[in-house]
Amino acid sequence: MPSKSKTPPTAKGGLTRDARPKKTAETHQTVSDLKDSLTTNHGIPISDNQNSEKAGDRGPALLEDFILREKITHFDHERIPERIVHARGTGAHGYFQVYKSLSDITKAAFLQDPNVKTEVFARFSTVAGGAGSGDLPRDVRGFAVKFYTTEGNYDLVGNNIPVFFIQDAIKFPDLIHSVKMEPDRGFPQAATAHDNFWDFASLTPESIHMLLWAMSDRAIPRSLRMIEGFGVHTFRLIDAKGVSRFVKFHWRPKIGMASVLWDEAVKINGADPDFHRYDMWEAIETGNFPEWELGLQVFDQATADSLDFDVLDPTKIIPEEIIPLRMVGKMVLNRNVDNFFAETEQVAFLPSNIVPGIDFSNDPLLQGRLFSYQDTQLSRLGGPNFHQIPVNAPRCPMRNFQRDGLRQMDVPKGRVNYEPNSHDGGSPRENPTRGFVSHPEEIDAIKTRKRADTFADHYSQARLFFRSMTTPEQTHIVSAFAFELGKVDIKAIRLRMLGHLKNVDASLHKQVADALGMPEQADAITPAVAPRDLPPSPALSIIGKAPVTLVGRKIGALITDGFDGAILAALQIMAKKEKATLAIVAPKVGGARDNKGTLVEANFALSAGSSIFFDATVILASEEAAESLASQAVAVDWVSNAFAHLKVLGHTPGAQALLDRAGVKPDAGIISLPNDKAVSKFITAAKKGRIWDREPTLRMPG
Ligand code: HDE
Repeated sequence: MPSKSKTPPTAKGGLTRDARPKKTAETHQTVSDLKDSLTTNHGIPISDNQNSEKAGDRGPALLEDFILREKITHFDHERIPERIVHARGTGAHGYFQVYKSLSDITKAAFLQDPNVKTEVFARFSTVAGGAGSGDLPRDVRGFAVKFYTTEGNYDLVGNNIPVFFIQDAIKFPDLIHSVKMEPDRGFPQAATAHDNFWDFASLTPESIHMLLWAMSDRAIPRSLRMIEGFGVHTFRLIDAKGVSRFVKFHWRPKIGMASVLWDEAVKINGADPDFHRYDMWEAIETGNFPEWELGLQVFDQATADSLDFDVLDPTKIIPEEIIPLRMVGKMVLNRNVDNFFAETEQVAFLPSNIVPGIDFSNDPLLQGRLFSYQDTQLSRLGGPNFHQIPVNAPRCPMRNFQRDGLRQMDVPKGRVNYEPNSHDGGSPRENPTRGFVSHPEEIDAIKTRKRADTFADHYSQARLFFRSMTTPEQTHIVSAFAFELGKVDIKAIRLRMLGHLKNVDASLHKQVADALGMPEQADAITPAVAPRDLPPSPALSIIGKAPVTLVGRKIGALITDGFDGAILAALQIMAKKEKATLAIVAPKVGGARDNKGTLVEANFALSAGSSIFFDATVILASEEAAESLASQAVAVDWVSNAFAHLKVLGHTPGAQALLDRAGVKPDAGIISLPNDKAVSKFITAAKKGRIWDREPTLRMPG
């Protein structure tokens, strides 16, 4: 027994033990009922969650403290390997519903009855960056949907771009290695703008069509609610008679597509790396449910044979002008996840998850994917039972004789774990009528590693894409190439890429070469198949088919003390009518008082509510306040960014000093708001989106 000392030992800071407070400073939130108790993972009630068990209050921690050890051990293992690609994503629940039965083309159960809502889980992602990267790099967006159908889970694991970089799965590890951080230096994060990527791309001519898309505005979407989605590969639909037709899947956002400008993307990524994630979350929380229509391009073998490219080649589109879309149903996302890790992180999409009525094609990229996704889950989710995780589990009955394995959560009953069997009448059995049967495609071929000759035309559709863009969109593509190649140190890579661009389109090459300060330079690259001029496809342009709308858009209103309250009230009413959101920004988050002295609280302080977050902007400022804001860089930036990002800008006449300081020049998007009657003029202009005519006055390509 240690001897009791007579004088209490001195604690750090000079306090003796007896002199220290009797009550400790930490918060204890307690209950007395056992059912409300905090417990260990094994159900043992915990008395104190603030202090570990020690030998004396200042002594060493005890090994026997199982409560501490269990808690820390669990924490130490909280992370699982992030996805090797598409690591950063955001997910939501919802439903899918067909408009009318698709029994004429498929027997898939979930596509038969317009009264049935099939539960879905959708996850949207960037590709290259890690899980903690920003939402707005220039990148492809993943668009993956799991349909929990009555005949099993169907996963449509697509992207927001309808083509891909490579034609054969064997190239995927090379592609991804080249785009990810360079291995010696560990950067750049979430960026294609580096030597390795462009080295690989320039040595991979099949990537050129996809590169055009990746350098376009599609790769910097305004919102995940405003992206299109594509199954990319050609699939098959099988009807009840066993007839097979080819199909391409398309998702079309109900509120239209929209993108940000590159300068905006860069700024948003810094100011709010969760911009897309928050936007989706907020829309669902406020009942503005994101919605997409599913469109199908259905065609038979004869049509496939008549096309001037191979429908098995994932670097090609079928222009809508050739095979129009049949809009067959809608997906509505109406519920945010309860827990990000359990659902969005643990969801496992498998392109191999198909249901009777849908089948694969021989696209060699798709064929590789059918292996890869199942395989990756084994290391990500720790074993073969990941289908039991709630977000992955089918909602229909699931019975087989697969047993045991790491993380087995089920307790299968009975003596029989094999089949055929004879002494368990309740065993699940084969189902020749309803069970999945592959399309009996006849194949008589020689084993080979040859790429089909029909895959060899790499430039014609890249040219088609570029020529289908509006002028601003073409300029953005030029600028994106100039930015990305401008970050490439090795000149030989730049020259090789310029050679490919020259094969795509002479003016594209000229503009990029000029913007790089390498006029007329390019390697001579001989195409395997000479590029052809194809008719443009207007359906590929974002600007060309942008809807005139404010639905789902956000208006930012900067208010100052003394602002005209009637204008704000009118704005609030009209924004609501247009199904837009109105965010109020004030110099301080506490808000500002209007001209009648009423305090209006702000959603953001000026420093946190940059105009980059909004689709259209308004300044309601008194003359005095505007004079004072004109000397504040944050306020001047707010206005100059709105102007430079081509936004419609409504303003009270009093705001003029601020506008002048920010270099705002009058044009169709600068709307004076002398009173509340003028608000409708602002709304009409804002519905049209950005002021594209302003752009050439502000920035040169490059
Ligand atoms: Fe993926 N891809 N991919 N991919 N992919 C993954 O699977 C892969 C491809 C796509 O939100 C991984 O679960 C190979 C095309 C999406 O969880 C992995 C090939 C398209 C997602 C994988 C491709 C996609 C992934 C990583 C070439 C558009 C995110 C984690 C043969 C049609 C799904 C995982 C989610 C994820 C492999 C090409 C879309 C490693 C081998 C083409 C949307 O299995």
